[in-house]
Amino acid sequence: MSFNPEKMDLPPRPQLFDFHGVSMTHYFTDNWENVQNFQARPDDILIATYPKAGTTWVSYILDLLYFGQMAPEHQTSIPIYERVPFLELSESIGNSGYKTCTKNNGTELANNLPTSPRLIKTHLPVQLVPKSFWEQNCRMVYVARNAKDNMVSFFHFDRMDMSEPEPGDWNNFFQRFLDGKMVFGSWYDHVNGWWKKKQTYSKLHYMFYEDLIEDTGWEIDKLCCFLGLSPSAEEKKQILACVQFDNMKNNNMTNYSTVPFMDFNISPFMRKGKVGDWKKHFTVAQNEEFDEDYKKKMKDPPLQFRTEI
Ligand code: PPS
Repeated sequence: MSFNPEKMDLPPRPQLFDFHGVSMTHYFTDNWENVQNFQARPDDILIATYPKAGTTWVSYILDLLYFGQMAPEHQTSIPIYERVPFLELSESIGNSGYKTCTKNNGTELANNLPTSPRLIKTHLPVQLVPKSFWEQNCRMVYVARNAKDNMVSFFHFDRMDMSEPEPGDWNNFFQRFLDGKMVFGSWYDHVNGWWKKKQTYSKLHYMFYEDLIEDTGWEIDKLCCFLGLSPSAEEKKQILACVQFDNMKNNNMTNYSTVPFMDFNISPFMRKGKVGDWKKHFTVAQNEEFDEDYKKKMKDPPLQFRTEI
């Protein structure tokens, strides 16, 4: 599907506002009552991330682990964002796949998922996760990415996704990121909040984008251990091939090319998939300012990120 703004009745870019102490846009709060009252099931698996940390990658890995052997149509006709619904999203983002509900917001899609377990995506900071996920003792997979690359990826995403707030120029975006004025709030609060939760909630698997890049197979092994899965060597080999960056970029079910409000002429969803791309964006002065500010905000020694590998 190609992007053609003249043929589309695009609403203006949304504004950020404060929502329970977190910056949000209406796309993630309009359906809030249903989000908060969402009834999780004990075998639901919640995939939680700060935006642009590797959500789609891990979603696809989990989808293949659980449903890779299902009828081929599952893999060839249902985009990943419908197989793994985005819980708090209040509107439909595509127009193919499961046609089981009329509105296609995140909670309806999740409620109508025919799969078991249900894989559900969220970008919510830990304190806003609906309480039934905790009550049902659901398993959760959190993916974190180093702040510098996360910021760069978020910048390019906000340029191409017309449902995101206007990104402004890079310098302006850089400052906003440091100030936590991003959709889903501050990166610092997000990664720290989920890390803290991991200390008391044993069903949370915390992983890093950089580790996935370095050794995808090993990270899949750890995920399988957490989930109690034991794929055959052949299955694992197939999964590893499918989730390579280039294969996901060329796969219309994982590259978001079916989403009408993303302008791939500005930037593709599957953009670079690298650790260290920030070096092409940060000026020397910005890097110094970032590092100084980072030291003040990140005081938890065990939570260490790698900005290069
Ligand atoms: S979203 O919109 O929040 O769901 O985006 P998310 O999927 O979290 O993050 C998108 C970034 O992840 C990169 N990506 C990958 N990198 C390496 N290998 C694989 N297979 C892969 N799949 C997705 C994607 O390219 C985005 O990062 P950038 O740095 O922009 O390329």
